[in-house]
Amino acid sequence: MDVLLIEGDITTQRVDAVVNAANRQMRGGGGVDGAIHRAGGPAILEECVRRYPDGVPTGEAGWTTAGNMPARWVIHVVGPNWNAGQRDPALLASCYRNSLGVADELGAASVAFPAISAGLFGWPLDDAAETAVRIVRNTPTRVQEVRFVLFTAPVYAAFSRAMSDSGE
Ligand code: AR6
Repeated sequence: MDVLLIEGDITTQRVDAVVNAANRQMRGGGGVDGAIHRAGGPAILEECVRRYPDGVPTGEAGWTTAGNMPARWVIHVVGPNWNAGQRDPALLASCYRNSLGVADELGAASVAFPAISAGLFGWPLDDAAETAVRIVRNTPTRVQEVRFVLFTAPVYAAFSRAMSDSGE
């Protein structure tokens, strides 16, 4: 698997699937969730409501169309909310593992991830980056390319350090 780091906006990525850092309700929100729903258009929310009437538990993932974005699918995953006391590292690891599992079900060869839980949910940045890189590298999958698409320079820098520390 190729693992790439990009500083930029996940909504413009030409990949099979973009991962959304959603919440349990799966009805949109702020941060990257808001950006994905705006860029993809109302088809994403319609499909979230239809497929996930009760939302999705923390650590688990679902999927919808990517609507008007260049990607084919959005994989919606619910990160743990550090600020609300959800601090079990296994939950954040599950987000990456379960997203790759959904990507395999869909047959997605390329997947773009944001820094799950590292924004409004408040997960400490270096740990979020280290977990993301380690779990993606160690999860068996047919996905051939993972792009971490990092929105700001500090987040990009944290992922760069995590990649170096993991031997890249
Ligand atoms: N492309 C890539 N990354 C982005 C973009 C973008 N367009 N916009 C923001 N980010 P967050 P969370 C980065 O808060 O911490 C929402 O309200 C951002 O800079 O989006 O998992 C949901 O509905 C940060 O590094 O997700 C949930 O309620 C990273 O994406 C809650 O926030 C994640 O920040 C989820 O919080």
